[in-house]
Amino acid sequence: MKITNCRIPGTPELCDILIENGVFKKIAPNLTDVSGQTIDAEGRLISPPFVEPHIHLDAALTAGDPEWNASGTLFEGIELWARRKTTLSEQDVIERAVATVKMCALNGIQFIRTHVDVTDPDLVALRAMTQVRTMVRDLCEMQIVAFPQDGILSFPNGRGLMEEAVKLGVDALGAIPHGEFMRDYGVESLKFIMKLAEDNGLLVDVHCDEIDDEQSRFLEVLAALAISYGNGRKVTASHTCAMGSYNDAYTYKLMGVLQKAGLSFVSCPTESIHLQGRMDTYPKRRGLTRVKELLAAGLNVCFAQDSIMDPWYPMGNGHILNVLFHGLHIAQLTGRGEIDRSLEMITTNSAKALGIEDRYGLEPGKPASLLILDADSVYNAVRCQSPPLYSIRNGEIIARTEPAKKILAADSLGG
Ligand code: 17E
Ligand code: FE2
Repeated sequence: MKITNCRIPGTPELCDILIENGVFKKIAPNLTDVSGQTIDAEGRLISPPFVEPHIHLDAALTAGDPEWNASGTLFEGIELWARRKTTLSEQDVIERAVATVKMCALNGIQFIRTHVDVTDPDLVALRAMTQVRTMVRDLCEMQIVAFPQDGILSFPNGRGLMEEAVKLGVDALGAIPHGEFMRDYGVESLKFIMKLAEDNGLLVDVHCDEIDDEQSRFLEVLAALAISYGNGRKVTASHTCAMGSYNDAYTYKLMGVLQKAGLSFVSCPTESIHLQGRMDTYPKRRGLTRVKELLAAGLNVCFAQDSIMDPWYPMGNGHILNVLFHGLHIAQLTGRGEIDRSLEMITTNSAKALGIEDRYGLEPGKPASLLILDADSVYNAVRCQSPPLYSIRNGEIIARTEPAKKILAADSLGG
C-alpha cells in the first residue's frame, strides 16, 4: 500500500508513505515505488493511531440499569454498579465490551487499556474481558487492568481476588486507595499491588485520589514506591483529582517526588469535571489534576474518556478527539503552541503510558498503523474534531469515515 501527499507533523514537505507486509517501509517526499493500493491523502494530516488509555469496558453501556445516577457523584456510581454487578454474565460483558470497542475503532482508536472490576468473587467480568481481548485483536491491542472497585483491604478476600486476577492473565494491577475505609488501608493496598506487580512483571495503573479531598495524598505513596522499585515507567497514576485541591507549598514538594519517580498520568477531563466538584457550592472546582503544571514539569500526561454510558457518566461515544477538545478547555491548554502540541495527549503520550513505544509511531520498521485525519494541521484537526477518514492498522484499512456534507442554500446570503 502507498499513501501519497501526507502531511506529517514536524515535516515541512508533503510525504509519501510506503507500506509493505504490514510495516512502514519508507516515509519520504516523492517516492516512486509502486506497491498495491494507493490512497491520495491530498495534503491531509497523518497521525499515529489514537489511544484510549483508561476506560471501563465491563461497565460500558449500562447507564440507567438499574437506575440513572441522579447525584452525578462517583459514590452513587459505585453503588449503582455494585447492584448491576450482581446480574453480570460473561455474555452480557462480552456483548457490551465488543460494541464499545467498535465505537472506539470507528473513531481512530487502536490501543485500549481497560480497567475491569475484580471485586467479584466469581470474576465474571474479568473472565469475559480476557476473551474480548482476543476477539477484538484485529481492531485494537487491549491491556486489561485488574481494578478492585470496592477496595483491596476493604473488600472480603480483596488480596486473594487480585492474585486470582493475575493468574487469569491481566496486563496491569490497579487500586483505589482513596476508596478504602481508611488511609492505612489505602497505603497498604498500594504496597500490596506494587509488590505483586514486581513479582509478576506487570504494569500498574491506580485510580489515585479521584476525589476533591485535599487530604487524599496517595499519589506521593505511589510515587515513593515507584522510586524504591525503580519502575516508574511501568506505573500510571489515573485521575489524581485531589491534586487540583492541594495547596501550592505541598504541590511544589510533591512535583519533585513525581519527577524522580517518572510515572505517567492519565486525566479524564470530561469525566472529572462531571463527577468532581459535586459537594462544592461556589466557587466550584473543576476537579481535574494539574495537567498544565504536570506537563510543564516534564511529566508524561495523557487524556482518556473513562466511561461510555455507564453508572458514572451518561455521555461518552468513543470520540477521543472530542475528549481532547474539552480537555484543552478544562485544563486551560488553549495557547496556540499548546493546541499545536496537544495531539500528543491522545497519541504518543498515551503510548508511553501503555509502554507500547516499540510498536507505535510513524517510523520505518514499525507496524504500519496510522490515521488520515480530515484536516490540514493539528490545530484544525483539534479545533474541528476532524474524523479519521481512514484508520489503517498493520497495513489494513480497519475503519473509514465519510464526512457529512454541509450545504449552505444559495439564497441564504440574502438579496
Ligand atoms: N470507577 C471509579 O472508581 N471511577 C471512575 N471514574 C469510574 C469507575 C468510571
Ligand atoms: Fe476510571
